[in-house]
Amino acid sequence: MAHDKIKRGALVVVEGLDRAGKSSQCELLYRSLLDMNYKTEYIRFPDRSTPIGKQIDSYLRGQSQLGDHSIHLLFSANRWEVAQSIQDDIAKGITVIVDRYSYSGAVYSAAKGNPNLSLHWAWQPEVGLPRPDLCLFLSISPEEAAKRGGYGVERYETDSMQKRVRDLFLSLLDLPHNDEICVIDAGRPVDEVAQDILEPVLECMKNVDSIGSLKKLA
Ligand code: NYM
Ligand code: MG
Repeated sequence: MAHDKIKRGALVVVEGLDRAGKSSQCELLYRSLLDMNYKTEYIRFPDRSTPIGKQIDSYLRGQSQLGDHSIHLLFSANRWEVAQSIQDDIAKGITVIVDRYSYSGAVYSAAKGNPNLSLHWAWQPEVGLPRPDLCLFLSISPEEAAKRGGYGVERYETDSMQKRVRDLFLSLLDLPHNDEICVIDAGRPVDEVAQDILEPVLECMKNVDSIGSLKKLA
């Protein structure tokens, strides 16, 4: 049975723009894996429940002001505070689904246009975090996104920001060390997208032993 072969869990990240359907798809994926009796966890970043997460939440709602570098490092710290527990879960054979990760961290900050905050700078605090075995990028065109209704009221939820975020996401996909990124056309019906996500995830979970132990972002 496929289950018996899985020694460790897989680290699966779902990325994309606001309104790409990440949270709905993570939820569906989580339920599908549980239904198939796989040990599974679902987490999201930012994790707004921790003290650092509360500062991030307040910033995103426009209730507090922070410099671009400070908020960037808080987003990264918010991942570092659960890095060990992710590693522990993976070692126990639990597959961990993550809604947004370091890729969002780097591109949203770099998209702000601060000349002292490049994509390269933004990536550095992510180095050493658990490296995803698979990153699913939910790709949606600006036209399709627009059909899904207005943005929310949080910082970054504007057309100009999302356009820059999209361009930066696409430039990340081109990096040679990012071969674990899989682009999914998210502008289709929910069920079709879910099916397209489930296949590579199951494949990844099956092959995770041959990949060896969990790697670190470089
Ligand atoms: N965001 C998210 C960042 O700017 N940096 C990060 O590291 C992460 C994880 O937070 N617009 C931004 C992207 C979103 C916002 O996320 C809130 P969500 O998934 O919409 O709650
Ligand atoms: Mg959002």
